[in-house]
Amino acid sequence: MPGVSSFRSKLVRAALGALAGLLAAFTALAVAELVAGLVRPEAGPVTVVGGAVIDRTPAAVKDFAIRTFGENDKTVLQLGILAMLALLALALGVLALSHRRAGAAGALLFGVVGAAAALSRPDSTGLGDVLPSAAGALAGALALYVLAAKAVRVPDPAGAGGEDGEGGWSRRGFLTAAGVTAVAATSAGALGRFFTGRQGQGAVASREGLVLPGPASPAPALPAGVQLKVPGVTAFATPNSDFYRVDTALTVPKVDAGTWRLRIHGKGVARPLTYTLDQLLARPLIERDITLTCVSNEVGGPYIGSARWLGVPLVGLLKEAGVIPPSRGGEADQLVVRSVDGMTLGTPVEDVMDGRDAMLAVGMNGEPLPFDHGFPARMLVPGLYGYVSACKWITDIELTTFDAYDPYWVKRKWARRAPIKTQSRIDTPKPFARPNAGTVVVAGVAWAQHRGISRVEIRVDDGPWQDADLAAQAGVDTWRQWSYRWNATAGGHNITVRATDGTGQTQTEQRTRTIPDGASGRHSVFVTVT
Ligand SMILES: Nc1nc2c(c(=O)[nH]1)N[C@H]1C(S)=C(S)[C@@H](COP(=O)(O)O)O[C@H]1N2
Ligand SMILES: [Mo]
Repeated sequence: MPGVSSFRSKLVRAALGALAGLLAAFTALAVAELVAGLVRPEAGPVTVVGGAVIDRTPAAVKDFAIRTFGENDKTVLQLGILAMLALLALALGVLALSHRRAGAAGALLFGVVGAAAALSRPDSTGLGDVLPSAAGALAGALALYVLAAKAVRVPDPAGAGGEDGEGGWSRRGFLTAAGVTAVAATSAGALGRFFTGRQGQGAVASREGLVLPGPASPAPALPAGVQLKVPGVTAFATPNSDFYRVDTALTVPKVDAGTWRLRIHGKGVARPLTYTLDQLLARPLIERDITLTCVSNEVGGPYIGSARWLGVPLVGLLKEAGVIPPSRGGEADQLVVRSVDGMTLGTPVEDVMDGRDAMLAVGMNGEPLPFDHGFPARMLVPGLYGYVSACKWITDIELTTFDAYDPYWVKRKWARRAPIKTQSRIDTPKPFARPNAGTVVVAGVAWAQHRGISRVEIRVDDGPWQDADLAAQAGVDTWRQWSYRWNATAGGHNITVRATDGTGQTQTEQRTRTIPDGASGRHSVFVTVT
């Protein structure tokens, strides 16, 4: 049955082509990983392409990704890129069977994409960043060219064809070449991982060796009762391991504290200054409980956490540089801060100098900042969403104006100024819980950083608003717990919460999306009382 046999032989050929394509892509990534490990891990092709995708993702999609995949959003993105690459590699492999040169050229094209992505990243350090993608693409193109050549010489299983007819030898030829490629690529990749790991070791050692001085101004003692004894309510103090993480970094920057510098310069800066970490640590430090919130937090969402931060007051540093706040005639109204990975955030100079505890934090809950949260230093300004204040891995502070410069998120349609909106969240009961009739303790948190929380009310269905019991308030810059003893009757009920801040303003019921300046509206939970 020649028809069947030729169909089968075509299938085998295509499979070999696909395999050649996949192996070539794997080789390209592994060689790129090796070169990135030697040059700069942040310039690896998956990292730069992923970063470029993040930079170009519309805010709404980014918000969707955060909402849907949570803190796995970056893993999902990387897997997506790899899956896409695998599909294209399969196709390129099959194409290379008949058009070997075109296949190899296609592989080189991926290198161009990777190189362009590397150069487009804000933290690009120059032409060296194209090396991983270029080397990977060359290796991938070569692998594809050789493997495709071997693959077309494999005769069909029925022994009816093949270019040279030397069936057994040729098949072994392809398999040998494929095996050698796989082993070589795996070794290159492993070596790359090893070098990458070694690059981070200096940073890890500098963090482990860092002994933070005590605060000159310790955190005020927490009043008894800031933490309710209600099961299910969020802990008042968020452990570092549970603290939410939101940033654009596909590889977490590992900064060596020994070589790290912070520069302060720009408009109205009489004395531009550069500090080492030791110089900052030699200054009087403050320690404060501050609750940080992400503008991408949906009503009822999890992107909020509270920690005890240790840091250098920013106002002192700015005054030392000769900065005058705009309200007293200073020329600069925006502080543009840059991180080592090229992120830019913009903060009102006025807010930083108005007496609140704006700081360059170096410690979080009694230890140096974790790498995920900005080691060796990050900014924190109580009362402002993270994207306009909380720059992690900070390295540069530039005084400028809102008119002169739009930082990263503002370029992507988020608001220039974004004080945290008054919000409240029901932590217990959980949505769709089935509590027993009788007393049900409803409890949660409310926050309006730098204004404080003065009142929290609960409404069941369309009933009247009832005052909840407020837990003790640690300060205006932290969230506040609340609880309400509800006499629950059988049936389905909707419980809604609203908070009033320290200025007397009650949280609006107007529902808005997170973009451009934070979600508003009230959190409700539906439960069925049995
Ligand atoms: N360098 C850098 N700093 C950053 C960001 C970022 O993407 N890069 N994201 C900001 C945002 S949007 C928030 S909400 C906070 C989150 O801080 P956390 O990850 O420590 O919770 O960091 C801010 N600082
Ligand atoms: Mo954020």
